[in-house]
Parts: sequence; structure tokens; C-alpha cells
Amino acid sequence: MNKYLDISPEVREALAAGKPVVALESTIISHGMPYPKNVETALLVEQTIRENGAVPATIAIIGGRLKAGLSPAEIEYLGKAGRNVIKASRRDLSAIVARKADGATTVTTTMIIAHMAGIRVFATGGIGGVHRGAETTMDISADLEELGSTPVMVVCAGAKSILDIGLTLEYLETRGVPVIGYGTDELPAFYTRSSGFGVDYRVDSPEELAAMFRAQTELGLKGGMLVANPIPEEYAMDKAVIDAAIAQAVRESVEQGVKGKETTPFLLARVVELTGGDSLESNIKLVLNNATVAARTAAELCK
Ligand code: PSU
Ligand code: MN
Repeated sequence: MNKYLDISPEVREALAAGKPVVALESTIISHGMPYPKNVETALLVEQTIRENGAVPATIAIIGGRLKAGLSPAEIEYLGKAGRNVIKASRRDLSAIVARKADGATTVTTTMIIAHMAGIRVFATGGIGGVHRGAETTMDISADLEELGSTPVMVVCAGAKSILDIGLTLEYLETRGVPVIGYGTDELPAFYTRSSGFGVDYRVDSPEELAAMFRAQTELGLKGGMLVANPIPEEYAMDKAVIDAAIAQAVRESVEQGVKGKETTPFLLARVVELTGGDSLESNIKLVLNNATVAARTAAELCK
């Protein structure tokens, strides 16, 4: 095992016994949602994973140690610290570990640590992607590179239109990442069930997802797999409302010169403010929905 990695006893026992485990990220806690809803959600997501037959492993870096499996107190700590915790992408790992600092893991670093620990399935809300205006800013999330190289299945709710969805799909194609629609032919747009873009393959059951992932790893293909699970109809937002909020948030980020790793947290927080919290409620529901699919798929993979 990697000398910098700590796997919690519960997660370690589950992995050793060949039982299903689902990884969860911590940037969604610190930078993706406001306190205290972020902590409540993180705990509810863990509970949902258990109810669906798997063990949750929330991932973060605490005191320079890579952690697979957090205590409720550690989740509370990250949630309360919020944007004061370092948002840890691949390029931040060495500094955070060497300095024995804390870091909240993005999709990228959650995939890295999950893979180190031997966890194959990861549930989240949204991934990073190619930002709107990337043709001049070159703002392309490291999440896409990681999906291209690390063999972990990421269950998300599609791509938010804070991103350029078309360019994000092109990038994923280049990196050889299969984009699978769960019960849909269309890529969901996070808050709404459709983006107008198709997925590569549609799959309708955890069994089928597990079969595809098994084939991918047994073929020796190195990358991950992106599963896009649409938000349940009853929690989806009005497209006009969410599009207007995102457009305004993107405009403000350009006006204020928001750059680099600050861009995504800025946009996420502004969208919540501009929708009066409605988008936060949708966000919570879709994460729980993704946790369910991820847990059931992890269980299938263990059969
Ligand atoms: N999108 C969301 N919620 C999130 C994130 C993205 O809807 O919390 C977080 C994830 O941790 C993701 C990261 O990996 O933002 C991407 O950041 P960036 O765009 O800076 O790569
Ligand atoms: Mn970026």
C-alpha cells in the first residue's frame, strides 16, 4: 500500500472481503455547497450508499495523509472550513503531502486516491470540463485528463452549462473516455435531464454498467468511464431559470476576472445565490440519485 495512504478500518475490511465500496469526493463538500447543507448532504450520501449495499469512502487529505474513508467529525471539519481548505487537484498533491496540509479532493484527486486504495466506483454531482471561452482562456479541467488515464467509474449527473458541453464531449472522445447515459440517450445537463447532446452508449441497469467497466479494465484500457445519470424528473429545474442564472454567473466571472481554480467554485456559489437556493436542492437530490446507482453498480462488480 502507498505509504501516504490511510484507509479507514471499515473500508479496508470491505475491500479485503471483496465487498462493494464507493468513493466520494470532498471538494463538493468544501467548495461545492454552503455550510451546513454540505455536511448534511455528505452524511446523507454516505447513508444512501449503505442503504444500497455498499460502504462509502469519502476521500480527502488531512494533515498530509491521503484518506480513503472519513469520520463524521472530519466531514464536519471540511464542511465548516469550506473554501479555506485547499482545493486539491493533481498538481497540488505533492505540496499538500510534503507540507502535511489539508486538502479537499476534486474528481481528479478522488480518482487518484480511490485507485490507490483499490476502489473502482465513485459517485459525485458534476465533473469539471472545458469551460465556456476555453478557446481563449484554455481553462480545461484536469478531471478530463484523469478520466483519460485512471481506471475508475465516475457516476455524475452530466455536465453543467457553466461548461461548454460540446467541447467537453470532444475532449472526452479524444482521451478515449466512454460517456454512458444511464437510462437515457442524451447527456443530462446536471439541473435538467437533457443537454441536447447525445451520449456514446445508453445503459439501463447496474449489471450492464458493471459488464462494461469489467470489459474495459480486463482489456487493459487505462482510463476511466463516465456515467451520466439524469436528475429525477420531479427535482429537475426549469431550464430558462437555470440558464439565466448560469449566464449571469459566467458574465460576472469574466467581469471580475475570476481565473484558474477559483472559477468553478465562484460559478457554483453564484448559481446557488441567484436561484435562491433552488439549485442547491436539485444538486442534493441528484447526488443522492448518483450514490444509489454507484452503490448498486459497485455491488454488481463484486459478484
Ligand atoms: N462541478 C459541480 N460541483 C462541484 C465541482 C464541479 O457541479 O463540486 C467540483 C468537483 O470537485 C470537480 C471540480 O472535480 O469542481 C472541478 O474544478 P475545476 O473546474 O477547477 O477543475
Ligand atoms: Mn480550471
